[in-house]
Amino acid sequence: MSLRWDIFCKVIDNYGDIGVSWRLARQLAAEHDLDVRLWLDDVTAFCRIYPEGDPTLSVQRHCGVAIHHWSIHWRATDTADVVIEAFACELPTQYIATMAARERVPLWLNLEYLSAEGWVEGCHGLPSLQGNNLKKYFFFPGFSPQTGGLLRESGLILRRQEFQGNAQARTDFLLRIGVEAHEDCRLISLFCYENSALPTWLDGLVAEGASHILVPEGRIIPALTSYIGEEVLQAGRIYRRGALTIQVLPFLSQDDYDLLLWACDFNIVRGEDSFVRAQWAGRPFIWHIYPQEEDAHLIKLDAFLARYCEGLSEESGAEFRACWRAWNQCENSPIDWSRIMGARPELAGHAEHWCGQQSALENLAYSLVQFHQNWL
Ligand code: TRH
Repeated sequence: MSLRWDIFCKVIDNYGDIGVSWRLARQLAAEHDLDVRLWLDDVTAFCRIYPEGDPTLSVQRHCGVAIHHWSIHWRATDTADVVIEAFACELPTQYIATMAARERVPLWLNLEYLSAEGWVEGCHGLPSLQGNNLKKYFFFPGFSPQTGGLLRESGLILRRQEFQGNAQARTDFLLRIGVEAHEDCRLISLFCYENSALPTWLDGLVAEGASHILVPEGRIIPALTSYIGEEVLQAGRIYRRGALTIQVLPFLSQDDYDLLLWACDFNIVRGEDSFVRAQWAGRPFIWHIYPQEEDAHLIKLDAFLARYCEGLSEESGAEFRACWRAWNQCENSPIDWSRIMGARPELAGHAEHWCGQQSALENLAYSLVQFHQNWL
């Protein structure tokens, strides 16, 4: 009989919490033969990234995962062998009591946010004593063997490389989502938070040859609308100014969004999950990190840059760092796009190299399963 795993996820805002929890649940069920329940307080957010879902159901099954609406009116249920609270969401008190009452208590894990900071390695896997004789373990994803690694499904990199090596597959995918791409035009995906640097960035791009920017509907649309000077910018609209094409896409399914990252020459991503997927895409990218109070996010940004830029030439590394910092500090000093583009062959090679290095580490789902086995 398969082991039971429960994953609890509260959608704070945006799609990162649900995006990570859903990928993890799916992979645990598909690759580790586990009986996984995913408890979500917001099933509607799940249906945005997985449109086959039904927001009205309290229980539904997809890809081998039982998805339960985590209602504020908690109904008693049996507990699982492994319990994951994603991003420190608090478990229902009755559920914790049931965990404590079990003859063999479950493994209780708090899955933390991703960070490249060094302290993560010292904290990964540490227990913290809770009431009721229970322990909760901190589980950190990360970029080194001393962490839990990154979410990566089996065979992902090979599938991505095959897709990128197959021009027809790329064209077919793009046409399916309504994009006609021209060979001599760079394709850039844009998924980011509000950013006052956007107009200067777009102006810089206009000066740098043909670009086709693909923007799934989201928080950046109002800024794009005022840049373009139109009243409404919605999915399906294509806007052209000189060498610049801006195309708004509907918000894609998570699987299609992954393909979009594979299909583009350059990606702008944000948060946590799209940030990891951009790395698996093996293409140069800019990360718009989730802004935190007192600029705490900039420390996280630098920690990642320090790891990522290792192996880049001094010049390209400096350009790359400057570009990421400018984007994240929303500076209106223009990102020197011509220099980024000049460094693109090196950046592209480096992106693939980084992807190879990271994919040689254990993936997060596997690390969790191993952690449980060692704990038993
Ligand atoms: O939505 P986000 O900004 O999520 C953030 C971060 O996770 C952040 O760390 C967290 O603290 C905050 O939420 C609460 O960015 P992220 O993490 O990239 O998640 C977006 C998800 O949406 C990802 O799984 C990809 C998916 N997606 C689609 O399914 N379709 C789309 O068209 C797009 C653009 C994204």
